[in-house]
Amino acid sequence: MKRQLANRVSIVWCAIRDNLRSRRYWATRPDNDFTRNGYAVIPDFLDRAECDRVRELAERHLPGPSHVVAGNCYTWVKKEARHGRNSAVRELLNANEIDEGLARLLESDRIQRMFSERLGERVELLGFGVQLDDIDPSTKRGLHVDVLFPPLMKAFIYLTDVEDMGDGPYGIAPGSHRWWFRKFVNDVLNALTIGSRRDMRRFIPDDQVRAILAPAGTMILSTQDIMHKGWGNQWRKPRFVIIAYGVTAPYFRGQPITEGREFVTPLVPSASATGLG
Ligand SMILES: O=C(O)CCC(=O)C(=O)O
Repeated sequence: MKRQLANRVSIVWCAIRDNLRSRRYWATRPDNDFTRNGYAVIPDFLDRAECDRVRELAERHLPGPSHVVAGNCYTWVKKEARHGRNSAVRELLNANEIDEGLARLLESDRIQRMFSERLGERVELLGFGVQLDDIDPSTKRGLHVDVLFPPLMKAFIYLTDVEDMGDGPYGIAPGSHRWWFRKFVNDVLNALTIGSRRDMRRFIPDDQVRAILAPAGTMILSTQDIMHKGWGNQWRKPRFVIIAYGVTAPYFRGQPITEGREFVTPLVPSASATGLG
C-alpha cells in the first residue's frame, strides 16, 4: 500500500517536472512558425526518383520477422509487440548504414540545419528509419506524444503520395507542444489507470487535429512532444515514409536509433529512440 502510494506520488512529480522543463524549453526558443506550431511542411525535399529508390530499398528488406540486416541496421515488425496497435507497421531502422544515398543525406547536414535554424540550437540526427504503413483501418495508435522532455525531433519524408485521408497522412494538433496542462492531466490519468503513459486521448476534440496531405518528396519537421498520430483509417494504399530521428545537441552521444531493438535481440535492454532510456 505504502509502496503504491509512493509510486503514484513519483508519477505525478515526474509529470510536473517534465512538463515544466518542456514549458521552459519552448519559452526560450526564437519565435517562428516552427516553434509556434510545432511543425513545418517543406515541399519538394526529395525528387520522385529518390523517393522510389528508397521505397525499393525498404521493400527488399522489410519482409519477414524483425531481424538484423547489418551492423546497427535492423527491421522492426510492430505487431510482434502484441499490444494490438500499429499492427500493419514495419520499419527499417538505421537504413543510412546500408544505403549510400541516405548516408550522404545524413552527412549533408541539410535536415539538421533546418531544425537547428528554427530552434536556435544545434540538432543532431541519430539516423533514418524507412517505415511502411500497410493498409490498416483499425489498429493505428491514436494521438500521443513520444516524449514530454527532453526534446526529440522527427522529420517525416513521404515516399508515396499521401493525397487522400485513406492514404494514411501524418496528423498533428498544431501548437499542442505547448498545451502543458492537457499533457499533464493525460499523463497522470494514464499512469493512474491503464494504457500507455504517452497517449493523449482526453480533452482534444478531433477537429483540432490536422492531417498533412502532400505528394511524395514532401518533408514534415515535427517536434515529438506535439500531440500527433498516424491516420486511423488508412484504406486506400500502403504508405512509405522516411523518418529522421533527431535530438538536441546536449542529448547526442553519437548513438544510433534503438527503437524496437529489443524485438530483434531479446538481450538488448528496452531503449527509447533517444537512447536515453
Ligand atoms: O506514422 C505516422 O504518421 C506517425 C508516426 C508516429 O506517431 C511517430 O513516429 O511517433
